[in-house]
Amino acid sequence: MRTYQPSEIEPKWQAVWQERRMHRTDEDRDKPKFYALEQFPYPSGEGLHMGHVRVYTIGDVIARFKRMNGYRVLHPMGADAFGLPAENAAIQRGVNPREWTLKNMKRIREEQARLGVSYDWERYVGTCLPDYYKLTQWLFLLFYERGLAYREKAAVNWCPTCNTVLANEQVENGLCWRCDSEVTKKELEQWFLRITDYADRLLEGLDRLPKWPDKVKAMQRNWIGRSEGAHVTFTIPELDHEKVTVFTTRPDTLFGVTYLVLAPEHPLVPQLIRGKENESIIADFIERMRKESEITRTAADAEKVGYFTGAYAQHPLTGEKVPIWVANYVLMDYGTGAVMGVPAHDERDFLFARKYDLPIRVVIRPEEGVTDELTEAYTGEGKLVNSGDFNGLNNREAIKAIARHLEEKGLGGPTVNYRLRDWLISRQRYWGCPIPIVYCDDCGIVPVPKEQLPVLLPEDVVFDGKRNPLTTSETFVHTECPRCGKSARRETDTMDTFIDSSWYFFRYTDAHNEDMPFDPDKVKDWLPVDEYIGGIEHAVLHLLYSRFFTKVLYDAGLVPVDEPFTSLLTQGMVLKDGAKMSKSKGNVVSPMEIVEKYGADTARMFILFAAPPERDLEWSDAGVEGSYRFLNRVWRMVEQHASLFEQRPAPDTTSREAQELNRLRHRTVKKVTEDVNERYHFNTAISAIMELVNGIYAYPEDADRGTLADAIETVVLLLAPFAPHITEELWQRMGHQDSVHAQSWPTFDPAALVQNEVEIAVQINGKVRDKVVVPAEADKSEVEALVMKLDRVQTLLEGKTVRKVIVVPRKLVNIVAN
Ligand code: ANZ
Ligand code: ZN
Repeated sequence: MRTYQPSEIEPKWQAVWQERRMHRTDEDRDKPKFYALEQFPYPSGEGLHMGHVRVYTIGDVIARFKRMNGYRVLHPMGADAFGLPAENAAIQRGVNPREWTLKNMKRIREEQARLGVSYDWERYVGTCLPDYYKLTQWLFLLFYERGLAYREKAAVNWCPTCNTVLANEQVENGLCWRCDSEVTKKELEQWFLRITDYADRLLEGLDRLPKWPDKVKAMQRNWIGRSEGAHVTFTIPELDHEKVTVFTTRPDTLFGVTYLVLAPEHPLVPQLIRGKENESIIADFIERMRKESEITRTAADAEKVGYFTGAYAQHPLTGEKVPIWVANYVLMDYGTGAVMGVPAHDERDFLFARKYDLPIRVVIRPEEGVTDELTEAYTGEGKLVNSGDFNGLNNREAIKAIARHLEEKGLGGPTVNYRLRDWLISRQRYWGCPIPIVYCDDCGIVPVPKEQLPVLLPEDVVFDGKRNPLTTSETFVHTECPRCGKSARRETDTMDTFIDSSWYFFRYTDAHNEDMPFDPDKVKDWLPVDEYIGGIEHAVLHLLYSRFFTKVLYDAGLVPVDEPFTSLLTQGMVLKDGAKMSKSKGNVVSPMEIVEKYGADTARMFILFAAPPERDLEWSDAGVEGSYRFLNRVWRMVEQHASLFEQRPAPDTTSREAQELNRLRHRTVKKVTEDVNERYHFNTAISAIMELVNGIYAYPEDADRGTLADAIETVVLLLAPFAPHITEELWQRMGHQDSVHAQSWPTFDPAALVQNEVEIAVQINGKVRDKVVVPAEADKSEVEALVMKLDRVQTLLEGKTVRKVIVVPRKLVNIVAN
């Protein structure tokens, strides 16, 4: 008998699969399609970690399962290969980012292959390769043509460590998402994508994604932050009746306004303070605020600081004089950058008014309670008071009534505000996709014509960590204007790498197209992605950006869907000793070491068995050993009975044992099929297979061999998506020429599931005294009659009176007697 040696059979089968091009995408259009996608990795220098192994394994089980169920499956892989670490490696080690990245890409690809994942490598996509980024540039130009890419000077998030700007989505609690440095603000001319044009559609689309986790949808909704309210226009008499508009969600409180607050950066502030007492103090304050991030400024515990500008506005409805202040808690890039202060009904305004001794005027009163002497803001519902013609109205109605009234009078009106900002995509770094734009003194901003793409990354650059390396390349910066031919200057910003990953899932459908990002017909054939597997950390980054890209391409008529991912599976973390595996915690288990020691099949089995996909998974050496033992058990099971498959006997299920094993086999097929399909409960599916294996080991030597052979074969087929190598080897051992992965998924016969007989326990006064086999469908009285006739029962009951007989169908009978 041969022993199980994964280190031999796994590389062997991987080579065979590769040679037979087994995982090439099936193009048979008679079959239903299934697009299974795992987020592609960033090719860091460390190779794969367990989190990767988990994602790929989950995706691979789904892909293999679907293939065996008659689908043509697209299951591709690539590398998200632009980005800062490559450039930092270049600075630290003096290696070229390209070489560093290509080397890592190769390594990651080898490790992925070593896991036995069934990718169609012929569709491999690397975002840093010129044939790919040429088309990223093509798409940028499409956005530009459609008015969705624009350049603007703005106060942007700046990471002083990474030496580059960040999108809002890349600032987490005021810190850089990559390096955790405190983010500051900087004024720069930058490129933006107009994602805010799509805010409503990005919200609406979420309602059509029932197979996305609620948590991710909630995060996106919150990020988009739609807020209904009103604009209210105040005038400033001393500035020649200049207008200042505020955004409020509470127009019902308009009569309670006792001051206005502008963001320090508000463009009217310099005019308002000119020649006033506080001019120089406020000027300093503005400078300080410009550099401080929003998070620091608006943190709940941050002290509210403000100054009176010395100027007044006029209330739109009462005509009253309202002092104008500037304060840190009002942000320039939310709403209009100006707020009406209603201290009686807004907590922040209340604190501010208390601190600076501004009047507090109640305009909403609940049915009872709350006098005019407030100790905190009253933010609840109620009736309007001190509000002119609106007195007595319920405040819910007043919100609408006052907004409408303002609109009629041309003083504002209902509006919707979003938290979402346009996507800042400029990065002052080398290792990214160059923005295909040229600046000409005569022609201004000139897009590079599509025929001239790609704008290649130059080689003659200096990496000193002090400036954008692209600015050091003479050959790159100096160019000709594509329009007039005069000498011109190339844009040196590169694109945020999240652009590269916003369209890669389309590229896989047509990975070698040189002229276009993809052929729309091919996208039409494969999209949407039926199952997308990846981490929740991308909830408001990649997953939002990809939806945005898809909607733009939909509007351009290039793709037939406006939502790219029908179903989203966010896998849990891999923990060790209760903490996330990470280098800094020193608790990392190296996937390749596990693969070397136990084989990829064991690693896959353990990961799938230890927890359902969405849950966190606790690494356990004992668990890995357990999976390894199980595979050995399966191996021995086939080895022991290998001769059965030389001349396969026809099954005969007349005996009770054969009937039982047959029933167990059908039940297992049903259970595994249901668990894997849609629900992805791989752990319980594997448990069911284990039970079938136990049933096979317990099967008597002299019972029917044909039934046994069927059961063994079923184990191998059911296990194939989970442990692809061992099953392939055993399948061959069972005498087959073709691949186990090309077989149809086993089916079950509902009739065979019906249990004809069951064994039940017989208790007397709660103690088990005997066991008996009864017809499964027997009713309570029939079971009772059978039990009472048993010799052992009759002996034990001698001289006693039966008081009660309790029958639990299919389980037990308890006789109460004394
Ligand atoms: C007056 C008022 C009275 C307000 C009241 C609230 C309660 P959301 O829901 O987040 O959209 N606000 C508007 N623009 C701001 C800015 N740039 N910086 C800081 N705060 C700003 O919040 C909208 C509310 O936040 C607005 O409604 C405004 O305060 C404030 F009893 O206006 B409210
Ligand atoms: Zn020109």
